[in-house]
Amino acid sequence: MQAPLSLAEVSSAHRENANAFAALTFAPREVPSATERFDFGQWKHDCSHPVIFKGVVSDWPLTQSLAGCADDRARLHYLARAFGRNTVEYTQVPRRDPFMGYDEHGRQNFEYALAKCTLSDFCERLRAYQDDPQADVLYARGGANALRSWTDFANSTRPLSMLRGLKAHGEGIWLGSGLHTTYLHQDAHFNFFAMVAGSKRVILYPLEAIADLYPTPFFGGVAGTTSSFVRPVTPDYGRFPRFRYAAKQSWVAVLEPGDLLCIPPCWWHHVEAARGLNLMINAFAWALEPRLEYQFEVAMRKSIAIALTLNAAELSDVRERLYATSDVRVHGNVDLSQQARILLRTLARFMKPAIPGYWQKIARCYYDHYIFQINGEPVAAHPERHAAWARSEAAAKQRLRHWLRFRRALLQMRYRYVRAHGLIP
Ligand SMILES: O=C(O)CCC(=O)C(=O)O
Repeated sequence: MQAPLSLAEVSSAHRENANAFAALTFAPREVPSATERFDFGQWKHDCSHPVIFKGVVSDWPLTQSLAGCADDRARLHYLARAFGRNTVEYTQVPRRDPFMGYDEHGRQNFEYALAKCTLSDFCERLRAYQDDPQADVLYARGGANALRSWTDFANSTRPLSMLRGLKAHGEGIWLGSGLHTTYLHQDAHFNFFAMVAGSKRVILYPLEAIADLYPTPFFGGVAGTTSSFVRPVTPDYGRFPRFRYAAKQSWVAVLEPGDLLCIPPCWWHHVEAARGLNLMINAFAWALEPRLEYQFEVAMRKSIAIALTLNAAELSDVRERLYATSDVRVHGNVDLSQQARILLRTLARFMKPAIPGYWQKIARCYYDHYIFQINGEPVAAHPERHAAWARSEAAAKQRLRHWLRFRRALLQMRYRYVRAHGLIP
C-alpha cells in the first residue's frame, strides 16, 4: 500500500496552476493560520475574524487521491471513475469574463444551476475545456450539489471533529474548470470552506463594512444572500466611490489543497479560482438556533417595512432607546407612536443577553444600515430597490415562500443526515 502524502506534498500538488491571481489595488490583512494553541471553542463564541486551519483535510481519502494524480486530466479521470454516476448541476460563463454576479445594470448575470448531467459527463466537459483555450468556464455550485446526496463521494471525506456541536444547514460540493469569480456576498451562517483540489483566493470584509460595499436589499441578492454590486478586484470607483474606504477593513486568504477556511457568520466574501481544476466542499452551520435565525429574518423584513412609514425623528428616537440600557427600553415608551413601539419591541428581541454577542453585533449593523439608515440610502447603487423590495416582501405569497424555504431546508438536512455523513459530525 502506498504511504499517504504529507501535508507539503498535498498542498503543492496543484502548484503548477496556482500563481494566477491578479494583483490587488489595496492591501488586505492576511487571514491568520491557526497555531496549535488556537482555541477554536472560543472562536465559535467570539468569531471576530476568519481563520485558516492549514492541512486539516489533507488526509481525507479524496484529497489524497487527487493529490496523487499527475495532472488535472488524471484527476478528472479519477473523479469520473470513482463517483461518475452522481448528478451534477452546473453553470457556465464566458471565459473572457468569468465573473458570476451582477452586470453593470445590477442584474444577475448568470444562472445558478443552468444545466445538469452525470459527474462522468461533467468531467468529460471539463476535459474538453482544458483542450480549448476559448471554452466557457464551467462551475458546479455548492448550493445545487449537496454533499450528503453523493453518498459515495461523502464517504471519501471525513467529518471534522472540531465542528462537533454545530448544526449543519447545508454542505455543498463546488467543482470548477478554473478561473471563475464568485460575487461578493455574505451568508447568515458560519461557513467552513475545505479546499480539496486547486487553489482559491478569498477576499473578505466584516459585516460592518456594509456602507462601503454597495449592498443589495437585505437578503435580496443572488441565491437569497445579501450581495454587493462591486467587483473588488476591478472596482469601478466612478460608480462606487465609497468602495475605497472598504480597503482598510479587507482581509485575504489564499487556500491550497488540504486547507480549511472558517468564515464567521455574515462576513462578506468574494472568491476567485486559480487556473486549473478546483474542488471545494463547504459546510454552513446555523449561527443561531434555526427557528431564531428564521425569526430574525422575518423581524428584519417586518421592521424595514415599518421603518419606511416613520419619520427621521421617530427612527432616531427608537434607535436611541434600543441601544440604551434594557431598563430604559422596557419602561416609559408611551410617548412613541404605536408603530414605533412595535419596531422597538421587534428589534430589541435580538439584543437580549440570551442572543450570542456576535449576533447582537450583526443585528445592530443590519438595523443601522437597513432600518435606521445611518449610512444613507441602504441600496446606494440602486436606491429605488430598497422600497420596492420591502413592498414585494410584504406580499403574503412571498412570506409563505420564505416559510416554505425554511421548512424545506430543515427537512432536507434531517433527511440527508441519515443518508451520509458530512463535514459536520
Ligand atoms: O467558491 C466559490 O466560488 C463560492 C463559495 C461561496 O459562495 C460560499 O461558500 O458561500
